Amino acid sequence: MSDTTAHDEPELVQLLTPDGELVTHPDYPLEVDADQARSLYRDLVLVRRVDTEAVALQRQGELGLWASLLGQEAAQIGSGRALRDGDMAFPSYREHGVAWCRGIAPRELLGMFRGVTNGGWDPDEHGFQLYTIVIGSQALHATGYAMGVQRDGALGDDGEAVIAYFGDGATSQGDTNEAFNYAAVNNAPVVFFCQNNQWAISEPLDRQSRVPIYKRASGFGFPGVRVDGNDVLATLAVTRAALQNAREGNGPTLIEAFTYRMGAHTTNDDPTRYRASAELEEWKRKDPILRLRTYLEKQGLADEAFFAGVDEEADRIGEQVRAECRALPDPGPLEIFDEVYAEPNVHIDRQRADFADYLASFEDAGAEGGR
Ligand SMILES: Cc1ncc(C[n+]2csc(CCOP(=O)(O)OP(=O)(O)O)c2C)c(N)n1
Ligand SMILES: [Mg+2]
Repeated sequence: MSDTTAHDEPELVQLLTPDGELVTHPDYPLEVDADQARSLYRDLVLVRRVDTEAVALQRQGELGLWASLLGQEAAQIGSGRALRDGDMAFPSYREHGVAWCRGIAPRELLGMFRGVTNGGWDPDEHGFQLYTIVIGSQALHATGYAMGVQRDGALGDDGEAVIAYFGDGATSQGDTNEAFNYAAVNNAPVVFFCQNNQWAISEPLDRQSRVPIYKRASGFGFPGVRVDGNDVLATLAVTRAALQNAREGNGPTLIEAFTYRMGAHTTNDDPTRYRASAELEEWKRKDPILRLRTYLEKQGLADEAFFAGVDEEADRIGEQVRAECRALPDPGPLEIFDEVYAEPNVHIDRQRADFADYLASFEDAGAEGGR
């Protein structure tokens, strides 16, 4: 390891140890009853299954690409469950667990990765914006949206808060740093949720920061906190507190969820080319699902029938995801032109007409290619 401290685990807020032991933290008290703990477990298992199916669907040629969330389930379910209905989330491209919490059906996520839709859901209906591939840009969008919330006078105990999701690599982007500064000086009601999964494609964390990511917030003048991102309870408690702080008008917080990308960057990537398998083995022992299961078992909060029931539900959802993916309708070849501008546009109209002529030329030639 280099002399950087970015890899250390100081001041990591944890409420559930990797051995499934509940611990307390003075700043983040959390009451979780048996029903809530079981339903968090269910969510973790189901989103992992959706993710596993999506990887398989890509391998079978049904999806063009997939960005797996494997290992990051707790960071996403914990933070996603902390959101209230009126809150707005700005995701990157890996937030399938947060999407799940926002009521987005898995098939809606698959459409973009299958290349049959440019979006897939109504952001206002779900309080969940469209996926963003341009690294870090959504931190700015979230900050602007949060300033709108502020100007609408929608703050207060029952007010609205905004959350922006991005990765460790995104913290090196100008957009993200501009968002931090803008949010700080405007005291915007936004939570910056960085899933530090240790890798930005093949670039390790020590290429992004010489200090722990959460500490960067102090330079911008707002609090930063590092949470165990594989601990769903701690992530829930820390995110809930930061969102509440934001909605009450106390400005932004940077949360660094310390976690690990257990899979490849995307299905186009082969991580065995750049990282040691021992690292993965180490993180498997900190698996977010395993530790919650251990806790439920040790405390006698769930029995074998419960775990078997969740697995059966996962099987059903897996089957449904596969069937729904294959049934997604292909768009017509001219539909792409309809999605560029909200209003009619003369240049787009001309391009659409040219392309329609081009397609028709195959028919004229008696060929089938234009269909
Ligand atoms: C502005 C921009 N630059 C580069 C890329 C290519 N790119 C896609 S993902 C990625 C790494 C992002 O890493 P991180 O922020 O840690 O998120 P993770 O994929 O680990 O969730 C890069 C550089 C991009 N999409 N956008
Ligand atoms: Mg990363």
